[in-house]
Amino acid sequence: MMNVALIGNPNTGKTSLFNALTGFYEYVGNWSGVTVEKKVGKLKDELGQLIDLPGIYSLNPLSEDEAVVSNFLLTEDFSAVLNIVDASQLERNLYLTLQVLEYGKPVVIALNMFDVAKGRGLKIDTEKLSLYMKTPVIPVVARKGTGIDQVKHYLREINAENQEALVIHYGEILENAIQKLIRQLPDSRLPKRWLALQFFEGNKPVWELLKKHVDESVLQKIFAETEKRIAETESVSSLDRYIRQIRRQWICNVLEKAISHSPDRKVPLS
Ligand code: GDP
Ligand code: MG
Ligand code: K
Repeated sequence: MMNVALIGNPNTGKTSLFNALTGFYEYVGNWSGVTVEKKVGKLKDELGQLIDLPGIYSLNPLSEDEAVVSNFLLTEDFSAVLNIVDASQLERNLYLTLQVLEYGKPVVIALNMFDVAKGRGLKIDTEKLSLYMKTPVIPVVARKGTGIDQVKHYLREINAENQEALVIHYGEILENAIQKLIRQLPDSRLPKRWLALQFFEGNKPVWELLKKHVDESVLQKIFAETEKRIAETESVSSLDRYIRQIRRQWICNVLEKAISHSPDRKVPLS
């Protein structure tokens, strides 16, 4: 039986998709230690469980809600991620998608609000998106139930063994620092490159975890040295900003290839 985590930005149709995929709430409660609602439902067709996580823009937690998702990825046993994305706000939404793809669990992307995107004159080549993201991308209108069968189809096809994390190159300085940190990390089921990237992004739950295995002064030294070198060579004041910049460039490149506008309508992507 699969445990699928539903992850996406706020107001992307998460509840609509959750309801379309599950018959009923098996469990409704709170995530431990916080007042954030936890909902678990049984996926139809005996596929397993769907876990509804709070809507967030980034894994790097600023709020209680965002920390829930990072803590989930660090501590819970799950088989796959169903990433819901607002097709009419791809540039913004794909930021979280990248962070999830870097984790390396199987991901199915539900491109929701496809009707809205179409209405705005956006032509989205989902096959191209799928090619760059290296994972299935399915047009969905959750409110109407369009695309739900295909989402279920791809969830059924998930093969945990064949999943590789998406690797974006972050430039020599950061790549060397990632390798340096990885060498300090003990083996566990958690993906080391993802841990390192989240560490350099300043993800607090990740810092807390790493502090249990690596001396805090060592962590702080690696972080400070890397940030200093990036500031010197890249004219970006923080590592967090630097990482954001690289991811945004990657997203823009992909969207340039996968999206076109109807000739009569010019609407910004985000
Ligand atoms: P959540 O905040 O992410 O849980 O999103 P909801 O499921 O509550 O949906 C937010 C709003 O978007 C609601 O009014 C839904 O009816 C609407 N909605 C959800 N999916 C779609 C869709 O695919 N197309 C359109 N046009 N509206 C949708
Ligand atoms: Mg909701
Ligand atoms: K919610």
